[in-house]
Amino acid sequence: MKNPPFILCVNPWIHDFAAYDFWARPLGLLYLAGLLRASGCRVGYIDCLDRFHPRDKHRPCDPSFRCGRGPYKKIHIPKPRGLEDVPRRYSRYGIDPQWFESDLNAAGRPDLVLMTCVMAYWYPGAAETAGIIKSVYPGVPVVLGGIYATLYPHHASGLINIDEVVTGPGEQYVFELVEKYTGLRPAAPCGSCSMDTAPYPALDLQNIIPYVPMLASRGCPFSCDYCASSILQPEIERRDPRNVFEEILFWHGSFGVKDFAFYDDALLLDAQNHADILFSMIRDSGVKLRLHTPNALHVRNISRNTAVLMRGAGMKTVRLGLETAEFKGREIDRKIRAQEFEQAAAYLREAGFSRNEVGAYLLAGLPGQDQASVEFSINIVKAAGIMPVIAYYSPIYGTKMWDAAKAASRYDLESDPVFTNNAVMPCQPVFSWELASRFKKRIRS
Ligand code: B12
Repeated sequence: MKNPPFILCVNPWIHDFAAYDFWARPLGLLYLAGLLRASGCRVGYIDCLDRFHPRDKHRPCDPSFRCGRGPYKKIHIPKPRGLEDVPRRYSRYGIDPQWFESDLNAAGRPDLVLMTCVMAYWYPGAAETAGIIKSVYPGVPVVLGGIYATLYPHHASGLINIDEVVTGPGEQYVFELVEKYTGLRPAAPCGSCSMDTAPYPALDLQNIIPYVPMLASRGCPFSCDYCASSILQPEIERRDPRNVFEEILFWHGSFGVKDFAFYDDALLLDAQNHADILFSMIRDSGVKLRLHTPNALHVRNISRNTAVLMRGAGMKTVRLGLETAEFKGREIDRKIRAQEFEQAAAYLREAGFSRNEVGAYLLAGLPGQDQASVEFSINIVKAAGIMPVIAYYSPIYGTKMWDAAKAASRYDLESDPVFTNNAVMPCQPVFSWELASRFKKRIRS
């Protein structure tokens, strides 16, 4: 393309009570950046959450320390209206605003800015980011997409400084967007790209690649009451395991990346024909990698063979989606039964995984849930030789549990997504440090 349009992709700040880089990258936005770059656009990227910013004197010198994870820089800011009762500090996580402004100036005036926002209750950070973009580049259109925009399009449309809100996967619409705002239509690199033909996400636009977020599939066949996966990605799509393996080799070979975090909602679905093949290819290649599944695996899909292959491929962090161990009581999660959990735990132990490597997420703070039920789940998980990991419930508009969450919450959840932040335990009668520390004690005891 002659004079290709300049598209600037921005990952905004997080405003929250707590945030930590647990292998968190804006993968969707970086996929779109890769696609636009391959279609001839000039693409820039600014990550307001960059932990390796060149101006940060405290940036980690070894990106693979803690397998790539680490704390964000932060500064305390006032709490959002309505959350003043929460006895926790609220912060802006990410780079200094002056660094952001000078990065924007250094990038040059873009024709279009694409911004994402992953968690719905992080929108105040996205709003602040958009404000700075508009102050540096008045008149440049800022388009917001991603998970918050998809789940709460009406709310997002009300944000000043956002010119357009896009819902759902952006691959199809992104070319139209560029044409709409720049007058130039980029040529898609692969017609309607599938996961196997799409260009890799443009992770190399980052200052450093401490780890790579991977997707071997999209979507999930289960429709758990608390989860938005089927709203965000109604269709299930799977990549050829050879293609996933090639991408892993690409990042490892070209950038020396050792840590790979899978973002799949259902990585082990039909494992024999997918994940097992990928794991055996990695194992047989002899490449030394550390694999992580922070988004949890379905317990039912862990066979003896899969556990052995996971170990052989270099799986380091295994997280299981147990959610609740009250298998007969609350039927919120259709994935699992007690026996299957114990069986999977046994396979993982036999394969050589230690207690510290395998954790099971237990949801706490569900509407109507009492603390005894969480403690019961903690005991079951510990008895199986696995580490319980408490995950506080974040209510999501459009999910089956939304009405129950609204009824149980001390906040008006409909009025503002900040109230859905799991850090405030929105469906508990009060925020309680005591409750959190009780669970921690029970886990440690
Ligand atoms: C990977 C993941 C994580 C990762 C980190 C993700 C990150 N980048 O920060 C980890 C494991 C750390 C994580 C943690 C949590 N997560 Co999570 N996570 C996901 C997951 C599985 C995938 C997100 C993803 O990257 N998808 C893949 C990419 C390719 O898709 P995408 O981002 O949607 O991008 C596409 C479109 O949105 C669009 N798009 C994106 N940006 C833009 C921009 C423009 C301009 C356009 C046009 C389009 C566009 O195009 C993209 C390509 O198709 C989602 C579920 C899901 N299926 O989406 C849950 C999800 C986002 N998580 C969720 C939750 C609740 C959590 C936790 C709170 C869980 C807990 N209780 O502890 C924690 C909170 C973490 C924290 N406070 O830091 C909720 C969100 C709830 C909410 N209220 O917003 C989700 C939706 C799961 C659910 N329960 O339904 N999570």
